[in-house]
Amino acid sequence: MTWAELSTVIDNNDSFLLSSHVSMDGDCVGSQLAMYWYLSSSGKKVFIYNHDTLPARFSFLHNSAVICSKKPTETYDVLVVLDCSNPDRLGWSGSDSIARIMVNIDHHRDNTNFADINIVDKNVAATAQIIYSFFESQGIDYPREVAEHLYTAIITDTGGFRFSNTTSTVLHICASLAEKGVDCSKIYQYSYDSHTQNGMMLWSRIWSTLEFFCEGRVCALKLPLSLIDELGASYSDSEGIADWTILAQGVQVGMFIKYKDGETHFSLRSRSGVDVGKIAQKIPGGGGHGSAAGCTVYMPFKEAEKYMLDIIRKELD
Ligand SMILES: [Mn+2]
Repeated sequence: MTWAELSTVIDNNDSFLLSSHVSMDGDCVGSQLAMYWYLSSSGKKVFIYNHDTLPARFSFLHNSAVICSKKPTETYDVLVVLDCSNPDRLGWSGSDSIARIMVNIDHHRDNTNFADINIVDKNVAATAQIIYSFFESQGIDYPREVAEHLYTAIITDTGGFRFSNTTSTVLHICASLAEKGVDCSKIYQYSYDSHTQNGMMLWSRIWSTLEFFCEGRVCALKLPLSLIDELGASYSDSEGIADWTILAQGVQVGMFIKYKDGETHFSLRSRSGVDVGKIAQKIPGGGGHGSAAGCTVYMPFKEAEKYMLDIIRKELD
């Protein structure tokens, strides 16, 4: 890792804009807040801008109110893009002109090394793990609140320590964060067990769409996006649902399909080593990890579902 390069950029500049991928997850939020803490406590001017608003379940995190979804009009010395594989995933345009220097800190394996300084480690579970290593390398002593940012990011990107990226290193890091006073149970509850009643009504409707394909090797759950407003739920209530598609025995690929007219989004999940990142990459703009990926097909739902099933079947056979 090129920590010296990152330190130099931080030392030599004053204003920093932090941003992350659309549909912010716990890693986006935690990584940005930890970086925000470090930069602002080093006397820097820092602003966090994301295309989407903060998911409500992360509002318990210290300083979460600094995450803004209103695009800044000024320019910055440095744009730090966190947990984002390419500039398109930011969901906003002008990332190449909003700052003089761009820094890319990420762990997605389809990261395109798009910035001036690229700190990309495709072998770690979360972007926050890279920030943790940076803090360690610089001997930075951070408070419990920041340990909670990092812990939240790691627990969410490992699916609550369920995914195959839950390595001994990850557990050692989390143990050291717990030693800083992180309330592990509280963070799990906020991250996973705090839902609105309207959101849970939405879940019941999504569960009712459960279907299996390809001799039971593929599982699908579906959501017509209009249902969200109809039930008074919110878009963030549909997060995490893709993981349900690989709960059943015998399933190798799961897909959670969200659609509106002419546009169908697939969140893909896999078990037993099928590479869904490779499947998603067959669609322009698609990508992700081997076990979790996504893509959008510009077709009506039924047509898109058939199209995707054909691709998956070829991959499985
Ligand atoms: Mn991540």
